[in-house]
Amino acid sequence: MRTETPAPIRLTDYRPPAFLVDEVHLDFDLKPEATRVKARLTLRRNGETGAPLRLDGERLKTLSVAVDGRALAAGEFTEEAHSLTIPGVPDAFVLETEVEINPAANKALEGLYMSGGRFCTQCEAEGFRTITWYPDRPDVLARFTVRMTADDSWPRLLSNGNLVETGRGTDGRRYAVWNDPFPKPCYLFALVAGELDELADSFVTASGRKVELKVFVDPGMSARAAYAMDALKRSMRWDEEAFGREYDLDLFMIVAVRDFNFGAMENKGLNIFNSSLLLADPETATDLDYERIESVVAHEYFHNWTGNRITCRDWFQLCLKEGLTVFRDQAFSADMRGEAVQRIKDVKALRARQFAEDQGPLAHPVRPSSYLKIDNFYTATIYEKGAEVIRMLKALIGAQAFRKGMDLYFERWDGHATTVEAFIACFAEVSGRDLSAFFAWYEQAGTPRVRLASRWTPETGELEITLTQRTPATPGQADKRALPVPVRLGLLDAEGRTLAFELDGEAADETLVVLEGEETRVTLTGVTSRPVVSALRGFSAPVELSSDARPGDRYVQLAGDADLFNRWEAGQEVARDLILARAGGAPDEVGEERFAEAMGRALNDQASEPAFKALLLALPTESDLAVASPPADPAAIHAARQALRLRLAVHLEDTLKRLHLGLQDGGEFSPDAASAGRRALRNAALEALAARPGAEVTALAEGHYRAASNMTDAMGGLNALMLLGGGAFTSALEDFRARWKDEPLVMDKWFALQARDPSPDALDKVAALTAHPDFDARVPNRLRALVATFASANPARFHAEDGSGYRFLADQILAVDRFNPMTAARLVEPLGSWRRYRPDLGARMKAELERIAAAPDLSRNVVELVSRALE
Ligand code: 0A1
Ligand code: ZN
Repeated sequence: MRTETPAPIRLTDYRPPAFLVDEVHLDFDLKPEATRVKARLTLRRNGETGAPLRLDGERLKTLSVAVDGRALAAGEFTEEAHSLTIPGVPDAFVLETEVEINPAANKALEGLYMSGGRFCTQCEAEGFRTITWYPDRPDVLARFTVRMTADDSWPRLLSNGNLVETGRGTDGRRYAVWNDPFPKPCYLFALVAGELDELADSFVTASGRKVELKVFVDPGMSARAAYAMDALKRSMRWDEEAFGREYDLDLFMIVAVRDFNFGAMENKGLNIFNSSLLLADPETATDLDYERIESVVAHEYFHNWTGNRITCRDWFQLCLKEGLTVFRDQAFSADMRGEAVQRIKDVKALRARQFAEDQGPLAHPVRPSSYLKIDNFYTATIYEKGAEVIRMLKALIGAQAFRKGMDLYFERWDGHATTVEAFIACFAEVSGRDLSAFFAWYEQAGTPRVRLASRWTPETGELEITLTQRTPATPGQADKRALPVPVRLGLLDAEGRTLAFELDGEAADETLVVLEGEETRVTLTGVTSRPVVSALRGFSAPVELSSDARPGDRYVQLAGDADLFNRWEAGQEVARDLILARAGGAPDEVGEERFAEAMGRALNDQASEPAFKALLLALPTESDLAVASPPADPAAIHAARQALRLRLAVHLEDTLKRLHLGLQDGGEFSPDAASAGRRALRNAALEALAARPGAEVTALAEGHYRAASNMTDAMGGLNALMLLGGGAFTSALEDFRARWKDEPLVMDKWFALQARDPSPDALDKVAALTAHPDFDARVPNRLRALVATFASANPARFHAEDGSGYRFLADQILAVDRFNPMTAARLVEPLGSWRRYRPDLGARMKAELERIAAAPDLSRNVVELVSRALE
């Protein structure tokens, strides 16, 4: 490999900061190509005397440095590529620096950059150091005052906290001064300047304070911010009710920007959002967009307490804010949209992303112990598994103790930067439990494999359940400990009805068994008929469960499990086994018919909601199936899944057509969960019918597309036409583009749909689309829509036998790494899993990783991921 692997940063190397900052005054003279930043820091020594002051900085043109008002000569400080060191400073002093930066040239979208002609910032994790010299670490909390000056092209001047003053300077340019009274780490600093429309509203907190709410968007777009505003108000109320947390400033602002590497950012009082997660109206946004907007608005808002008021001591503690905040946004979404459906969606995402991560070269614990580039650690493990760990904690100690522990955490750590240990200690304290074994969930990577065996004795009515566990080795962690695993379980009789039992003399319908150590055994009594065990209800732990259930048991669960998660899970497992059997050359035709029968009954069940049925009808994705069958053969999986889809289309034709016709929505569009659920089922029925091409279904899909009065249905129609292929699809695509060519967010959907097209010439088309006038790799949304969607959601074509899909992705990574390392690095994952594929494919994937590794001048971001994938 040409690029030397840089030395990692380790958790054990943590040392408290040598200097603290009490006050920061920033003065921005905003010009796209040459912004001047003056910084005045009030610093104070923290510990050991005599240490020099060392500040972080990158790509800064230093103009001056002064200590206590005295300008330093060149020899009095040392400037290196990433640091500025000043020896012999007093114990308390004021440092003034002035630098020049070039936001217009910043295509990495980190620090201060331009998006759509506006200035905006992204400082998490280490972007602040590209704005000014500073101790850029989360445990330095300071009060910020920000002044900015700009020409009239940038009329709105926004930063964190409260607006103190606005006006025009002697030169006639506008200025604004903002002050944030809450000490914060610099990663929460934000600045936005430009022409923006605002949608304004207000919220009265539980204690009666009025908070101004403002959402800023591109001129003319404020109507599209209405749903985000509504979601914000519901989030604010929910956090008061569920966690007793009130908002603290008098103003809360959100800004939407088009160019953004991630989803959104929780800057204090001034959240910045990727516009794809903020703007919505029925014509341009799908129900999935609405759902994600609701959850991300909540997520960023909830960070105000979990992340901002209480922040992380160092970046190893990232899950302290992210896992906890995902846990909170998932609970919010469950309250808004229904618990079971939300849980199924969350678990699907967890398995698709986090379980896959655990099986690959990048497997890492929820709290990692080393990294090269922290940007690479905004992972499903930190976020989603981090949330699962908290969910288990709540299950183990109970809802009441959990809430008490949270209260204690907020009380004890408000205004501080802290650790995961300190967080868990709060729950140990209030519950009186020893949580030291539980802590291993944070330190150990990998998905535990849990096995359940049961033995029922008809004569005594006893059911003995034995749970065992084993966690496979992950890179760098060969030996695994046993973890406490909460397993919620209940019993069903042969008809799928709940079967009551007794545990320790108490009657119960359901219980929580905690698997501790390698093996745990419990005996349920009073079990009067042969039971079907419904285990890991609600997916009570992030593990892979296998059991000695008989083949028919899953059908019993699919028909009637009182736990809807397990009812859905049973269907998925049957489908998975059938597809993998066929992919392995041993199709079970009888089983497939039986499954189609059972699916038909479930779809006709009047008692269950449409949203649930839509989830039931969706077969496991090709990626899920690949994870479940290493070494995976994507072509065989694709063909076998198609075969099962075809069988369902034939067998369920009448039911599917009836659903499609019956769920037609005549009235006003509403984004609420029940209406979205009906649309989801109707579109799922159409997709299922599209498994059997023919003139009739093509006409149905065309009619669906043309009659659509909202984007969910338009995309549903287009998706079915894409699966059917042919001229109808081509003309619908044309029609769609003609209609939406001036709407970037909608055009992202147009690109993404074509990237998912499984037809044989898809890669040629995708490659041709990179030269389309509407394609721009510098816009992360567009790049992800085309390239990331192709690599992650079109396995049949990405894994083309000749390696052309891999080559295409590697070329894109190399090109994007030149200007946006963070986004380039996020494209590496689909190649990184090469060990899980058929050896000949794996070898081709590996060869592309090696080609990337050999390229000159790679970013640290890409070096870290590629070299770990090749280790
Ligand atoms: N903290 C944000 C996610 C985020 C992380 C890094 C970013 O840029 C490098 C941007 C956003 C969240 O959890 O929403
Ligand atoms: Zn977050």
